[in-house]
Formats: sequence, C-alpha cells, structure tokens
Amino acid sequence: MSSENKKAEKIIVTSALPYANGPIHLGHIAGAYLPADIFVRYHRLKGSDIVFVCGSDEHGVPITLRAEMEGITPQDVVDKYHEMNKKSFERIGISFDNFSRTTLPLHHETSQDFFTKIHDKNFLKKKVDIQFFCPQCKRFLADRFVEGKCPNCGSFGARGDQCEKCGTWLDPAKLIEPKCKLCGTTPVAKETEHYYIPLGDFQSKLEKWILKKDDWKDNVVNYCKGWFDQGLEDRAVTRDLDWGIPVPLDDLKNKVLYVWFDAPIGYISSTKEWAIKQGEPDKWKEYWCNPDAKLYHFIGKDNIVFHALFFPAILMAYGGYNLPENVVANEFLNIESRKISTSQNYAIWLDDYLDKYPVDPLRYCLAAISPESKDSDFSWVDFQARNNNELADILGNFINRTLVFICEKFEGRIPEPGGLSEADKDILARTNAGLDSLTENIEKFHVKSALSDLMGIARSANKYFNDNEPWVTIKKDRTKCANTLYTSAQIIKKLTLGMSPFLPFTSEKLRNILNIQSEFENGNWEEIKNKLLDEGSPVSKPEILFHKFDDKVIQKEIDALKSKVENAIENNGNEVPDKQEKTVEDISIDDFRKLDLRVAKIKSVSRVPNTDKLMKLEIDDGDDVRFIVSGIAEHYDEQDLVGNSIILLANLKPAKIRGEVSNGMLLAAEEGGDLALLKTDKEMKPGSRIT
Ligand code: B3M
Ligand code: ZN
Repeated sequence: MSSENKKAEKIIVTSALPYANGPIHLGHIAGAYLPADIFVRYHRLKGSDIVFVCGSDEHGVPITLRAEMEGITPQDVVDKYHEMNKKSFERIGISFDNFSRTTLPLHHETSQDFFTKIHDKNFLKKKVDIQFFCPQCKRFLADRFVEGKCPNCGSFGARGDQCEKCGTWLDPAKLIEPKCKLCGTTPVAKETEHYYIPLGDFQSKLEKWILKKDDWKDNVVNYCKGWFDQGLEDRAVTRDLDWGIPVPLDDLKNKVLYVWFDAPIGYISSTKEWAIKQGEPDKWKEYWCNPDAKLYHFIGKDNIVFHALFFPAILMAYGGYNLPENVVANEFLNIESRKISTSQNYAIWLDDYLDKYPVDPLRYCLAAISPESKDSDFSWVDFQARNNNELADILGNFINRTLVFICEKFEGRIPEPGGLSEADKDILARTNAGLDSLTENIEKFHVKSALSDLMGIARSANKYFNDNEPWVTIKKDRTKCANTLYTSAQIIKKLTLGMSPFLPFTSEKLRNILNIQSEFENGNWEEIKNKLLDEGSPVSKPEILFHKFDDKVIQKEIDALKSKVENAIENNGNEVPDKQEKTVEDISIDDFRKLDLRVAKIKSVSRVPNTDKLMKLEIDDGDDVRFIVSGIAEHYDEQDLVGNSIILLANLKPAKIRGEVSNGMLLAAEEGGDLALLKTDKEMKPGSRIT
C-alpha cells in the first residue's frame, strides 16, 4: 500500500547494530530497539513509506575476545550470536524489514568502496604512530586493553585511555608499568602505520549542521557541543587485527577497517540487501540518497559520537548521501538499581524472560520506563504493578467487560445504537483526542507520554462504563444500554489501533476478535481511527488479554538477581554491578507544595543512648517546640548545634527511632560520607516557609 502512495513520506530507520558477541538483554531493547519499533509500527500504519534496518555487528575486538573466551573462531562466534539475536528480536516483535550482518560480502564490498572513494578523494591521511604491542598475545592493544599506574595520581588500574581514580585523560604511552590487560605481559611500544580521517577538517560543517537542529534531544546536542569545544581530532579508520574487513589498498596489507568505520555503513548494506530481496536492487537509493527521504538513527547514548559526528563526516566525505534527520539516543536502563553488567552476568536476558512470560507486558513496561532523558530503572515490583494494575485492571478489564457483555447480552454483535447521548459522543471525541496526542508524541519520540495517552483513553473508558452502568440499564432502558456498549466497542477498536505500536501481539488478537484485520492491512491510521465498527457486525468470544503476575513469581525473579550480585561478590571481590542512585522522577509543583519545609531553631541537643549516630534535637519550628531524631552525631558536636537554624521537613509522619519519637526531619547534603546541614544564607525567623 505505502509504496503505491507516491506522496507517502519516505523514511529509513536504523537501530544500532548489536555486537554478535553475546545475547540480547532488556537494556538493549529499551535503548535502541523498542523506541525505534514503536516509531516504525506507527509510521507503517500511518502509510509512510518506511524501511527499518538493522543487523549484527560482527567485527572488532569484542568479537575476537569472545572467540578466545569460548575457545572458538570469530566466525563461529558471529554465526552463533547472529542467529540467536535475530530470533530474539523476532520474539519480542522488533519488526525489522531486514536484519543483516556485517560479514556479508555485500557489506564488505560496500565498506571497501567507502574507504576507497574517500581515500581517492584525498580525505584520509596516513600516519605512523606508537602503539602498545603485546608480545605474548601477539597483537596491538587497543587503549582500553593496556593497564598500569597513573602518571598523575599513581594509582594502579588506570586504563590506557583514562584513569578511573583521578579522571585524567591519558596517553597510553605515558602509563607507568604498563601491562596487557588480557595476559598481564608488559607490552612493547611499536610503530604502526594507519589511515586517519581528519575530523577537524569537517568540524565547521558538522557544527553548522548540528547547531541548526532544534528538535534533537539535549543529550545529543550537548554531547556534540562538548566535542566541538575540545576540537575534533584525527581518528584512525584502520586497525592491526586479523578479523575484519581488509583494507582495500596494497600499502596496508594485513590491516582491517576500524569496526566503527564499517559498522554504520552496515545500515546501508542492510538496506541494499533488503532491496535485492524485494527484487529491486537499486531501491535502497530512494531512502539513502534521495533528499526527500529522512534518516533516523536509534541508539544508546554511548554511541552518540559515532552517529552524530563520525559517520556523518564519512557520509559528507563520500558525498551524495543524506545526513540523519535525527539521532535518537536513549540513556541506559538499570536493573533493580544496579548497572547492567554482561561480564558479571548481571542482566535480564531477553530469551530468559520470553521463555517464561508473555511478550506484550514487557514491551509495555519497557516503554513506560523508557530511558528517554535520563537513566531509568527496571524493577520486578514495578513491572508487576504495571502489568497487574494498568494492563490487567485498566486496559484489559475495560476490553474484557465490554466484549463479555456484548457476547452475553447482544448475541455477540455490535449493538444497534439509538441516538447517542452527549456523554457517548463526548467519550468518543475524547478518545480521538487521546489518539491524536499519542501520535504527536510518537512523532516526537516521546514514547512514555504516548503510552500514557493510551492508558488515559482506557482509564476514561472504564469510568464511562461504570458511570453508565449497563448492567442496570439492560433491565430498564435497553436502548441506553445498547448505546453504551456500541460506544465502548468503538473505543476498543480505537484502542486496538492506539496500542498497536506498543502491544502489537495484543492488538493482533483484538483485530481478530473484532474482525477488522483487513482494515489494518489496507487502511491508514486516520481512516482506521475514524471508521466506526458496523452495528450488527460480529465479535468473537474474548480471552483474557493480560494475566496477573503473582507475588511468588516476582519474588523468585528478585531473588535470582540478588544471587547474581552475591555470586559476583564471591567471585570478584569488590567488583559487583555498580549500585545506581535511584532515578528521580519529575514531580509537579503541587507535589513540591505538599512539603512543609521551614526554618527551625535548635534549642537543645542530646545523644541517643547506645547509638553512635543518633542525636535528639529539641527545636523551635515557629509554632511549637518539637523533638526530632537525626543521624548526625558523627558529624557534629552538641555545642556546634545549639542556637543554630536548620531546615526542617515539618510534616513528615512521626516515626519511632530507637525508642525515641522523631517529629520531622532536618535537611542535610551528603557527599562521600561527609555531611553538611542546610541553612538559609541569612538569619530567618523560625517558622519561615521554604518556597
Ligand atoms: N555494535 C556498539 C554497541 O553495540 C556497536 C553499535 C554499532 S552501530 C553502527 O553498543
Ligand atoms: Zn597480552
């Protein structure tokens, strides 16, 4: 349909090519794949001419390391994980039009052509540089595989590129007592010759292009600005490795293209492969080289520099290609407040989840906590709550009760309405408005808001159903009852449309239940939204769409993650998955106003017996005198405190701490175990409100 429609917007969407060196986990899905899939599924229904490509990234050091670990060849590694990951994506419904791989000969040719043409256009320069070589491993060591003492702070464990302790950016050649991170051998500095792309030559063009983009996410633009401020430097585009795409020049035999040179070109070769499969080998150009087409990259934040600067520079150098319309970079997903760590097996592997549980609740939850502008946290308890209280109790419940009612009281046919009431018309109009907001949000990559538009529709629909009490009207006013069910059925259809980018499997079930499958195949979003279900048309018997998750099941998953952390502690000493600060939700000003924060004066202080940390403070809050218990005894002496003013959270529920009732909380700043009490910067009367 879409390709026949000449005016349809032409769009190419890419998701970062996952390294074929391990399985896919929830962090991958939340970052680069689900948000892209939601965008793409919406656009397909809208009638856009859209192609969604991806593939396995099969070159580079990550692959060779995995091969060594598993004692197999790099080719075996990529064969294994390519197939595995391709299936995982299918299972969770990431609807790529093509999932390619970078070991494909077509990709090798395409990448070599890029290199050759850029080289022939004199955009590359050849330089000799010093790099560490491990005589034991017999290979040049990428910066992060050299470890040693930091020349600045003297701490051990500094990596070739930076010292974790003091944060200095390091030149690996300056490390004291350098060691190969893989085998511990002292590496030798060796000269090696490589081609470099002088990114500095592209800086002003890149800057002009990016700084004009007012619809890019702040994280992407700010990141680029940071790089511009530092000044872009030469980046090597070749590597001393024996796994990769051979450099297509005689003077650098036995070297390969840098994996980040070839990987983004993988988007192009994947589109070429797709076009060949379509029987129109040149069709890829309509998406990449046609100025009317739009290119969107969906990635994780660690890949920004490559998609916003490095690859665009390569495209500029080559010429004739579109630059990305947008680089949609998402932040990271933590799991139960800890950083995902594949090396420590601290992750939820997608296949593990899908072997046990249904797919749409996961898509729902990951979309609801989409790390759009800051890192977010997946927790099983939150997952359970979203599934049980939102999917099952709101969305599923509304659909189920409506369909059951129609099946039982209206012979399974959409009732004939008898002049809709204002309330009926109003809920239909509000449903449409909700859908319009949903699409607007998807177009702006605001996945979370789009999903809350969807749930907003379901919530209002439930309320409408309750308010209209069809179980009462069926006995007294059959026409009114028919109107309510007719209207509710129309809302289900609209929900079926609205949920399809997020919950494609559930949407599919509902299309069959409502017998509207063909409408979805041949129509477009607006048509489907506006076309009402015909009265008298049959609906089939509903099934429960969302089953609730039991506490026991959830607890088992929580325990499994806990034991992963415990194992990590046992095996690696201190190297456990990093604990992340709980991500802070945005709150409204009304939320803030709930806090009764005020200045209070400390009248007397005593230590709480048998504790090291606790002090009991008698304070004047302006209205009254009260006692609070606070964990500041290790930081302040009694005499430092008496007579001072502090900031008090006055309406905190009283709590008993070590037998003492604490009536409020004082505010303090904390940093690395140090503590400082908050105060106003000039003397204020007790009771002054903090606003
Ligand atoms: N494979 C890195 C990653 O998985 C890399 C992305 C390539 S996108 C062209 O984070
Ligand atoms: Zn080594």
